[in-house]
Amino acid sequence: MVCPLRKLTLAVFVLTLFAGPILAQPPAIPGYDVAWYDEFSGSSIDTNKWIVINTNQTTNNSLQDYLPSQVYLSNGNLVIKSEDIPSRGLPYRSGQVFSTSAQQYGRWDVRAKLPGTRGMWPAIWLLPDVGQNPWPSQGEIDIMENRGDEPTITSSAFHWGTNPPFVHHFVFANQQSFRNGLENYHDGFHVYSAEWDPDQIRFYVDGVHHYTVSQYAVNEFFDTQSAPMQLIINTAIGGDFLDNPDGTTVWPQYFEVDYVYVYQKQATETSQTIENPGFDENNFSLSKWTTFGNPIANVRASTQHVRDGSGALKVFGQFNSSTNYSGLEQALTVQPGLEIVASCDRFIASNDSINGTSNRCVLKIDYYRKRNGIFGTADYISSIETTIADTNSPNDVWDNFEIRGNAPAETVEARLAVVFIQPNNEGGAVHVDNLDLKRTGVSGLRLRQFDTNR
Ligand SMILES: [Ca+2]
Ligand SMILES: [Ca+2]
Repeated sequence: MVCPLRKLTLAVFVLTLFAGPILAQPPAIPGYDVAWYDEFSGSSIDTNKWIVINTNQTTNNSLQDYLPSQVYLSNGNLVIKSEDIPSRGLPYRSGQVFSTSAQQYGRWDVRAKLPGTRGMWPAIWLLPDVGQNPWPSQGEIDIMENRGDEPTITSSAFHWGTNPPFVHHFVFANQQSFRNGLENYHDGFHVYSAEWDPDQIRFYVDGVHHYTVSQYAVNEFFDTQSAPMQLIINTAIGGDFLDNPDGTTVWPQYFEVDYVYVYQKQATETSQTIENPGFDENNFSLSKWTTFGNPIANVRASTQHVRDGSGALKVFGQFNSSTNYSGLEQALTVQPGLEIVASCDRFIASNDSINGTSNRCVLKIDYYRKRNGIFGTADYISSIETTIADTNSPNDVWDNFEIRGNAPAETVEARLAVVFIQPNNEGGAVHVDNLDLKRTGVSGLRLRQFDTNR
């Protein structure tokens, strides 16, 4: 890396003038403490935090030589530059960094703008010491991967198995998002996150939770075999994951990383309140919500029909020729016996009304005996729900809906959900605003006692 002295002096001068206001730091996240972070605002890579890789040994049949000269800081970003200049027996040059520290469990947030065009394979991932315990015997967490010719799709994955004997399993999920058209992850900065608990890994893009890998999916692997992992950021070029570069590939390409925030979980979990209830954060977004059944961005933040603020939820079916369930959810920590109230406003537009007779949308409260539990497993207790839209619902008016009930025995979490159920590929969309989930703070038992005292 080259950093001329005159530029360095200028950078220090500018920082002295503006150091206080412009230096950001990780936001507080309920239940977590900051473990370490890097804003990449210096003039050279902080080698206390990062190892810049220098190797022409490749994996997955990729085609790049990882050279330290391809990795540098610029304008507050870590930059990985990929070029079609042969080096040490390989046709391309690119870069890779490892965090010096390894951590088991916690949260990782990486804000980045991805490289584009065919052959680019940017990745943000976590890997244990595979020198001590050969891959994949202690797992691998892929926070974000992307193919350069698929700008609107990112994926998250978990790999596990044994070695020796070599046995490799993996699970993964693609995600897309829709705001003003399908989000293009090559065009701007987005935040890619993972939360890793002892029995579960949750993946996020721009604060929207899109995928969970639980103990159930990985044969209880988390309990027995995973280990502290280092954070890795790199752009591989070509290989088994995607097509190799060709004449359409544009060179050079840049993977820019604005920040890395790493958090550790606090020993005691704090109770939360519903966040972004009206979908108005960041102008309009699903930030803080967990989406499900969303393969064609059919669960989206929208400005089409808004009750209050700047945004609302729009949800419709997946059109996959079988009964499908799409929607979103968010959880509150509760205790058994507490009264829980869920409510929302709902709108159906006449130009996209509930066609046919089978589509239905419900407002639900799901009760769990385990935090972040998986629906339909032993984690799940029961639900209450009310229909907020079907073929009989009026068009072009906002209606309000509410359900209430007492949390059953063993409940530790109540989850508010909106679910669009599409059995027969029939059209129509539902708009929802002002979702809310409240603990009234008074159990049924206490209410009766209060009445007696009066
Ligand atoms: Ca930065
Ligand atoms: Ca709103």
